[in-house]
Amino acid sequence: DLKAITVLVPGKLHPRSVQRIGETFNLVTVDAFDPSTFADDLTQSVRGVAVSPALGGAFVGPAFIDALPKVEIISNFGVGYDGVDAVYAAKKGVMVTNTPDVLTEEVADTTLGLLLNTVRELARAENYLREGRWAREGAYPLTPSLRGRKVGILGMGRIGQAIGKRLEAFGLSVAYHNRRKVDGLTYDYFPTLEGLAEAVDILISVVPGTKETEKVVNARVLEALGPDGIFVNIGRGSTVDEAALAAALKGGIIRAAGLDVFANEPNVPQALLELSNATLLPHVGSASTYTRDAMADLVVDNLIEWFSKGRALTPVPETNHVKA
Ligand code: 8YV
Repeated sequence: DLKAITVLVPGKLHPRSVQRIGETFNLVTVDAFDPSTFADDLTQSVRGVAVSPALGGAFVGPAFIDALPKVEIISNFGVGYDGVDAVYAAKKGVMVTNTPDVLTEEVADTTLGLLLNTVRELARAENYLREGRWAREGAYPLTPSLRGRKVGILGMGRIGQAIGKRLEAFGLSVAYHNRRKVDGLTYDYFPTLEGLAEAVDILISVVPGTKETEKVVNARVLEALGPDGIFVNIGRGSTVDEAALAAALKGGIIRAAGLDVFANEPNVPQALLELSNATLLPHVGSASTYTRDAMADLVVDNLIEWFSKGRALTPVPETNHVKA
């Protein structure tokens, strides 16, 4: 009987997830992430957690997991699960799931939109029209182009590959850097990020935020990208040295950047806000009604699958196991 199972939702979560969890399980919502504020009978009864750390702010780490001795599964809203300590959860035998696949095409679509907008300055051109400058001052200044460009993708997972397909359709040459070469891909593989940046003039980062990827896009990489270089980030802000990026944009080390993600969201560094060659979006990569509904459903479907069949639909690699 799923109704007897307590599922905790700490902080904000997509309303569709909350509603379906409430219909299916014994839903308990709490505002705070601080486990020391949970009542004893709650901590003893929670068997599942559904969470969107990006919305709630806090980290589902050891203290959180240890405070819930009966927890079996943490269902994360989002393909990136840097807000959950999946390694610690695995050590404790706790399943962690994320929401891959259902957002792949949307995020790839958004990436191409952000890239085009960064290169062809569409938002700035529209502002120029709205400010009456077209009529007063004449044509909008000429912009850089995608034509003849080589694009490097950092992170050739599901989303990276969906971006690659779109770039091919745009007639652009694609290369990539990834932890390892991906079987079945014909794109040039570069074993180092600097080598990739040297070889291309557009770099798109799609890597998750981990210890290994922290600030990998640094001053040296941006220098290698060069003065016509375009940098686009749709992955995680933590992968970029934001101070080095702002300096590179300001100093003409690279030409422009399009950023959907930042190291300390929702705070965007003032140095980036001041730059007209930075296109800045408020983390909207997957943020359509259609795709967020699919993500919200997958969060709940993972819980239902776990508690009714003893397996998860989309476990993260760290915790790929079945119910004891
Ligand atoms: C999420 C994302 O919607 O999936 C991810 O990793 O970054 C977004 O698609 C976000 O984490 C939740 O607000």
